[in-house]
Amino acid sequence: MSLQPSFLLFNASNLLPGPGPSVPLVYPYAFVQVREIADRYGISVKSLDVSVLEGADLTWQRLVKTLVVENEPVAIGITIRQVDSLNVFDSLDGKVRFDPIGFTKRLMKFLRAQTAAPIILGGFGFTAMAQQLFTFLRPDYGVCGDPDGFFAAFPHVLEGRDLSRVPNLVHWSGDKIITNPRQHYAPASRPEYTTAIFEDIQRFYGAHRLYSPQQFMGLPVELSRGCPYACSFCIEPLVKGRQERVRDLDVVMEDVEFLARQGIAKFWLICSEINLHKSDLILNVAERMSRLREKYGTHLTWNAYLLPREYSREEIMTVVNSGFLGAGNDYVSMDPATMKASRLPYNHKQSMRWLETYNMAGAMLSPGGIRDWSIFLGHEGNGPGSIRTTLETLLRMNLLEYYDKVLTINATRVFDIHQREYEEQYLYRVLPDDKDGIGPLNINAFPTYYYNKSLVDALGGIDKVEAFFRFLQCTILSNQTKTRFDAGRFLREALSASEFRSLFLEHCSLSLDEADLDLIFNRRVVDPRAIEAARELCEQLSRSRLADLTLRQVWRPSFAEHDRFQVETARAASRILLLCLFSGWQEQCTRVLEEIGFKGLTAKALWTTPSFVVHQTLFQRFGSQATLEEFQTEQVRLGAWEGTPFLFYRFLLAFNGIVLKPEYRPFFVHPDACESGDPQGEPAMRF
Ligand code: B12
Ligand code: SF4
Repeated sequence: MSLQPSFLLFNASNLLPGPGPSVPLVYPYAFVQVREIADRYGISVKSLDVSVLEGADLTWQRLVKTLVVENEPVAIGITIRQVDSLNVFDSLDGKVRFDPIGFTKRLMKFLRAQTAAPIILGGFGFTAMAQQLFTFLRPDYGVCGDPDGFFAAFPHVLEGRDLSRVPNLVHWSGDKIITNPRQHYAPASRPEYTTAIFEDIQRFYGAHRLYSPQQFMGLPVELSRGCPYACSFCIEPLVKGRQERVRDLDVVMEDVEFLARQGIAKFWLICSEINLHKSDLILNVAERMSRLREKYGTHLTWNAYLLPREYSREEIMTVVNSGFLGAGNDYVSMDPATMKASRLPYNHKQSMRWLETYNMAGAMLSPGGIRDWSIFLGHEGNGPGSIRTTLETLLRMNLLEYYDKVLTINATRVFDIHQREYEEQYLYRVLPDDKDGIGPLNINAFPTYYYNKSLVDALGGIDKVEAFFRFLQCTILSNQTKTRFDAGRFLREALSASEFRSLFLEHCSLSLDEADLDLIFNRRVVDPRAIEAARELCEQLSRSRLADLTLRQVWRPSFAEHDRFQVETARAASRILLLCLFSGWQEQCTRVLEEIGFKGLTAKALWTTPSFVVHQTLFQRFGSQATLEEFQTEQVRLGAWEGTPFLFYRFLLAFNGIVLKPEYRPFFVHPDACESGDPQGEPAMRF
């Protein structure tokens, strides 16, 4: 056993990869950093992440017990990286799915039964919620932020002496919680990684993850700490300090190179943002990473958070060629006023330019790859007007329906460190089933999210905000609604095969080229074999002049599991049939479009007209679903819409996922724009 005082460090707050959108497993960097700081004062640290052992019956208890018995620790630390996933959608079913605080409590109870050593809490998550977590978890001590001062005064803390002089310490004075003044420290001036730590990392990940870039986010190496800005949703400046402290780059690269020698190919350079002040730092790092790649190979890649700022072409090339993968923070809005009010240190032009660059790089690096994006539209700075401006900006940038998946962040996590008051009716809280020791139920340590007041009021409740954002994600922002539109089912339910034949043979022909296929299929998502099979089926249909037997493959495909491909083919063929049908009846379809407010739009162009534009136009012309339905009933009664025109109208609604709820209207058209006219003189459509 080591003669140095032993400090055991645990983590029960790792968010493990789950079924929803999640990141691969992450080794807690606190294990590396705390160990290095403690080592400066002759304290030996051993660590264990119990999160990964949860569920495996009694495994973590056995391992924790063994560590305690073998090391006889003088103190025990627990790092709390985060209090929950920061994603409200993980708790929308009212359950606390990821419960680091509950788990930490169970771990503490178990530890208390094994040893009298004091328990100290620390970490980003703890710092953001120090008072409430201290009250609920009742540790002996807590440390807000950097523990350098704590370890320097370690013997005093153990004896309970001079506690008020220990920077960042949280401690008891009788029943009162005392929080000492904060002090921020610089990053380590020597390398942090050692062979012993690396062995622990190998055990944690296992070779299959550690050396596989897809299953691994990279090993963290600190580059800088602190941020001088104050974006309204972010707590990093409060937790890490307002002054940027950059670590000596030689030392950073010593850590990186040590890891590269162990075969590590991916690194995450830890900082708040790598380009807080111009591009000097990112370019310096890029240059050093390029040199390292010359020595160890171009498979080395790295990442860091960065702000969407200006870069010249040469700068972008330098950074990309150094293996930089690029991790942007979430966009909040594209509305200049909202961006300014949210105190973002970049303007909407910079963010637009950056997004274009990022998309271009993505399309170059992975041409057929799935495109995804996320945007924090639920942020309190947004409202119907700014969301409309954001959507209009994305429309101008041709980015509506560009992405295959878009995640909207719908609400803001509440943190005590912000010291803000919230109106309780706009908060969404979830508490664990076991409420033992929780005290007042307005505790923020469990999932607690603030919903944008103006959106809740405009839409009629938190659940309505959620429904609206789901609609935006699938139908307006991403191409999901259009990609998933089941043309096979649409056709089958709308008319019989023989009705279709009589509409078709009168006016249409089944001829199409590659450009037509691009128009109607999302080739990144649809199986190319299904498109090819659909094309062959359509050729057969054309040759046989829509013979019964061949049409049956579209109208009555086999739904047996082993015949899934038949259904896919029928679906794809139905898109082709619809395209050709509407092209054949072009004049009549264009008239339908004109009648409902689309001037100058052809049936073919409808396939690529963003659903946002279709909604805008319908909102402008009709204002609500009910008025549109009245109009439709009248058209049918008059016999103006029969056969293909009516089918085309129904297709327009289904393909664009039309929802004309009056409360959605201000998100699409300016509230002053009246129906059936346009007092603003602003045409709703842009192509
Ligand atoms: C890089 C990063 C990532 C990378 C990590 C890559 C990697 N290989 O490590 C990726 C993209 C994977 C990631 C994912 C996530 N992240 Co992240 N991430 C960060 C970032 C920028 C750095 C993290 C880090 O390592 N920091 C350095 C560590 C060591 O700092 P620290 O924990 O504060 O520790 C210091 C002190 O607190 C103290 N200390 C720590 N523990 C202890 C314990 C004791 C006893 C003592 C005395 C002291 C002490 O010592 C350290 C040195 O001073 C931070 C923001 C930031 N600037 O820190 C966000 C951050 C930690 N991430 C956050 C979130 C929410 C997540 C995700 C949950 C997102 C999601 N829903 O998927 C996941 C969780 C992943 C997981 N498995 O747990 C939030 C957490 C918010 C909160 N506290 O509630 C942060 C703070 C970002 C933010 N501003 O919101 N993340
Ligand atoms: S610049 Fe980044 S780290 Fe700084 S406050 Fe804004 S979001 Fe937070």
